[in-house]
This record gives sequence, C-alpha cells and structure tokens, in this order.
Amino acid sequence: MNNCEEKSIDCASKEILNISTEKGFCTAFDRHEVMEPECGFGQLGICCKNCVMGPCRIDPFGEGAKEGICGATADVIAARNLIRMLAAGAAAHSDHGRDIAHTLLATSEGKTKGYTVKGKEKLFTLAKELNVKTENRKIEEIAHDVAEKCFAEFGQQHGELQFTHRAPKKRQELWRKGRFMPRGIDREIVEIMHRTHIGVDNDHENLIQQGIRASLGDGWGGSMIATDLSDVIFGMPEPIRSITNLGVLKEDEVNVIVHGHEPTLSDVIVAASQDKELLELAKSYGAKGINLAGICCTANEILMRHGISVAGNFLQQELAVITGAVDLMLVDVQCIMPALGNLCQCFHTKFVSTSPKAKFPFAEHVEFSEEDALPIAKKIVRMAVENYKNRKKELVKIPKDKMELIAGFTAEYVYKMLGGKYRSTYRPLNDAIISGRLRGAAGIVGCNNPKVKHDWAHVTLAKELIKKDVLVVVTGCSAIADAKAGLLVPEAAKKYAGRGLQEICEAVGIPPVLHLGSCVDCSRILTTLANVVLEGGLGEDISDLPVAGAAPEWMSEKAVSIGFYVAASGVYTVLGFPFPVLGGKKITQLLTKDLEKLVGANFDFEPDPVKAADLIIKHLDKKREALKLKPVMYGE
Ligand code: SF4
Ligand code: MSK
Repeated sequence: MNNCEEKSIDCASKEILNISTEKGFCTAFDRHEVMEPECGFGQLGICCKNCVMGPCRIDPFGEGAKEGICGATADVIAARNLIRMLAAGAAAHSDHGRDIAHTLLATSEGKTKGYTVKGKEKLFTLAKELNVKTENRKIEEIAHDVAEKCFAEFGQQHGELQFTHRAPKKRQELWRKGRFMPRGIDREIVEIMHRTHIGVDNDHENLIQQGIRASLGDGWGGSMIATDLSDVIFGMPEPIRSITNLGVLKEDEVNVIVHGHEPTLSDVIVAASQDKELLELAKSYGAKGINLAGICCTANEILMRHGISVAGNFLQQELAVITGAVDLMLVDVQCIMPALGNLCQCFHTKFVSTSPKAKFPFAEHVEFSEEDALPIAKKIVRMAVENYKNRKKELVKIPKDKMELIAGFTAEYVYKMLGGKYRSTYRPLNDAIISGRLRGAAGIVGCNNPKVKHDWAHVTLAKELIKKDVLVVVTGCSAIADAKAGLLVPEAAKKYAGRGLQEICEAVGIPPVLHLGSCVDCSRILTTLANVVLEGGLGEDISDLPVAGAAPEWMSEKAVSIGFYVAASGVYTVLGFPFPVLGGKKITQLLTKDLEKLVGANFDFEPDPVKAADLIIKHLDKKREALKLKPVMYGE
C-alpha cells in the first residue's frame, strides 16, 4: 500500500502506515484494498442464506432471479438481513449491560475483589426509579435490589422496559400504538431470529417494526443499564482532562494497552498499574513507570472516569502495535481485530484475551472474573512489566503527535454545567436553543471504516456543524477522532465554532464538542433529549426538537442498532454509508422517507460530510420553524 496520505487525516496514523508499508506489515487498510471490489449483492443486501435451499441472490438489474427459491423478494431479504444485523448489535450492547449488572450484584453480595459502589447518588436515583426501597437500608442491600431489577429487564416476557418511561409521554404513546414498545431485552432479539427464519415474517414493514422494537430494547434497555450501572459501580464521570493519539505511548515506560468495550476489567487495571510493588518491579527492569492507555470504547470508559490517555480509535489498534512500544495489549470484547494476534508475533507485544466469550488466534488467555478482578489485573500488568525487557529497541517508533482533550460529560452534568450554582436545571440549554444562540444539537457517533479516509468524515462533519452554532455531542470512535483533531478543548470554540456557540462555550468553559463516553453511552444522549423535552418550551416530543444524529464512518452491527433506536426515538439520522438494503426499493423508501410517518424521523445516507452537515442544518431549521422559534442569532 503506497498512498498512505489518502488513508487517514491523522498524522500519527500516516506515519505508522508508512512504516508498515516499508516493513511489509499488513493492516486493515491493506486488507481492504485486497478485498476490492466488494460483493455487490452483499452491499445491496439481496443475498440470503437463511436456509439451504439457497444461498439465493436477487438479480437487481438483469434477467436473473427476482425471488429466492422460497419466493422471498429483494425487500424481504434485505429487511431480514438488516434486522439480523441489528439483533447482533443489540445483543452485543445488552450483553455488556448484563455483565455490568452481574458485577453490581456480585459486589453487593461481597463476592468481588476490587469494586465498591462509587456512585451512591446515582444508585439512589435509580432505586427511586425502579421502586427499590432505600429507607433504613444498607447501600449493599439497595445495590442488590437495583441489580436484580435490571437483570429482570433482560428476561421479561411482557409489559414495558422500565427505562422507556424516561422518554416523553407522547413518545411512549407512539411506541405503544405502533407496537414498538420493547417488552423484554432478550425477547425482542430472539423474536428477530424467529421472524427471519424461512417462512415466518415475509413483510418488510413488519420486519422493520420488530427491528425497531429490539433496538429500543437496546437503547432504552441494555445500553442504558450498561451506562447507568457503570456510573453506580465506577462513579459518575465529571469533566476531566487527558491526552490522546499514539504519542501517548512512552519510550521509557512499560506500555499497557486496554482494548475492547467493558469497563469491569479496565477499571481495575487502572488500580493495578498504580500498584507500588509493580511500579518497583518496573523500575527494577529499567522502566520509569507503567503507562496505561486505551483503544476504542474501553478507552472511553476509563478516560471518562480516570482521565487515562487514549492511544487511538478503531483503525489505530494495529498501528499501536506497529509502534513496537506496546508491551502488552489486553482485550475483552467487541471491535477487536482477529489480525492482532498475528501482528503481535512480529513484535515483542504480548496479546492477552480475557473474556470467555472472545478468544483469538495467537493470544494468551488469562480469564477474567469479577470475583477475582484485582488479582487478575495485577497478574496481567506483571506480565507487561516482565515483557518490557524484551522490547526490540530497533523496532520502536512512537509518533510525537498527541492532543489534549476534555471528556466526562453526562446528562446529569448538564444540570450543573448550564444550570449554574443555585439551581440545577436544563433551562439555560433550552433557552439557548429557543433564543437562537444555539441552532440545535447533533450527536455524531460510531466507528472508523477503511472505506473512508480515517477520521475525515467525523472531523469534517463536526467542524461544519459547530461552525453553524450546532452543539455537537460525541461518543465512541467518533469522539476519539475529534479529540485527536483538537475539537475537545474549550479553545476549539474560538477557532472553529460560530459566534453563538462560542459565547456559550466561553461562558461555561466547555468545548464545542462534548465527549459523552463509549458506544453504550449513546444512551446518555437519549436521557439528555428526554430531559430537554421535560424542561419545556421545545415541544412535547423528542421529534419536535432541533436535533439530529449521524454516524459518518460506521461499520459495526452495533451501529445499526444505535441508528435504529436513535431514529425510533424521533431523531433524524444521517449515515455515511447506506444500510445494505438498496437492492430493495420498498425497504429503502421505508427507511429514508416513510419512517418519519411511523416514528417522526427517518434516515438519510450521505457519504460526503459537508453535504451531510447541510442536510442536518436544513433539518434543524425545519424543526425550529415548526416550533416557531426565533431565527438563529448569528447564523447564515
Ligand atoms: Fe433462498 Fe428463501 Fe432459503 Fe433465503 S430463505 S436461502 S431466499 S430459499
Ligand atoms: S468502539 S462499535 S468501532 S465506535 Fe465502541 Fe469504535 Fe464502533 Fe467499536
């Protein structure tokens, strides 16, 4: 691969990509080139292997098959494939939530080593919401019942998920009427698998209805449980400074990278990396310290609560190894490339898998259990320290690039941030939108994808929006992209934001782009939107608000689920790549046009981030007009 300039906007990544090319290493960027041209049937969503009469594929243009052997049309096949993707994404998020609930339960029973209830205030708020008694009870007893109530949400067979009641009343009614209201987190995922079996649901609209229901079970269920119970165990995030990019790796320290999604192990790794005995051991090997950094969402979790630095986002996982400076990379679940094991063989890097759910070629498996968390974390950090002496100095090349950032914003923090000292309220945020100082808000989330220049679409879209007085909130790999580009510091407002947003950022001391956390923390966006509606003055439903969502570089099935629950919550959503459904005309029409009649918002597919920004601005202005708000104060 020669044209590294074209692969990323990030200088550190380009530098390592050049080294990779020179030395003949193979990364996702190279494998993507080898894969081209990608399968057109797959891209259009019109191949099916749901039974072995097939595989069947629909010919979208020529004289070939217009139906599968069972008679399934392109629309049905595309809808089935899409909601199966969604089911996998919802399952991934929700299983993460289940694991956090397990950790809280075990902690409340005194069965874990390394965890306590740090977010007591949040625990009491949740207890109230879930009808758990708090008077004259120990924290452990309350935590136990809160965990059990959350557990029950997974297996519930009928009724409504508790946290859906956070949504505005009007939205809840719409969900009930349209049969979108999720009954149980697992149930909706299982029902997708049933309906997409051969010969069950053969109506693309009905299939999408169930997809929406399962996605809401993720956003207002599994992901929300993951976020809220993480706040209970690990503490509420608060704005915190840190640094990001490959330049956070240190030549003279033991470098440990945590990669994946769940905070349970990474949080205790933070404690283990500060252990006196291990620090002494590191010194005895000639290292000045133990340097912990993260990749992907596990990074976001420990960044939000401990200010641990972030080495990079999804497409930088292999690049971190190629710096030659990583002594150990430990992984848990999700977004971990199986290629890492092989790549680590070219360096001294130890590659350690920890989850019984996720094993990898060439990985050393050290199984994690919440019950023994701290001893296991110390064992892994010790492995890193002992591997420091094996570093091949001649292979070490750490880019200089690193950037400061502030992370740690939450729905709860908005009360403090904008509400002022005397009254906790969302009023100033609502007033800023009503007065036109802010045009509205947009959430930009999701992954990297080698089909688009790394980080380019995230950063361009964010810059275009803040320029036009749109407050941007970010999660996941999008947040890391913007952080590396310098958008997550208050000074970015002066440089990039429109005058209205600049005034707000300066008054409050916040960046124009707010980091809300990991992928499951997209649920923080939902809670924030519900709070904005509740505060009043901006309509009765989330779909009335001048807000939008975007995932310009998405790739994972989790992003399908996020996209669906965001749209089904009433937020217009622009995706950088289309869902693989374009081979079905009716389903494409449903998702990009008719969905608005069903849930008050639809999708648009737009790869050009400048055009995507235009679509979002147009949408925000349309919503402002419908609410009869004043024109935007300083905008064009
Ligand atoms: Fe073909 Fe229908 Fe079987 Fe799919 S379910 S493989 S379309 S026969
Ligand atoms: S890590 S799902 S690549 S955002 Fe959450 Fe990044 Fe996408 Fe994974």
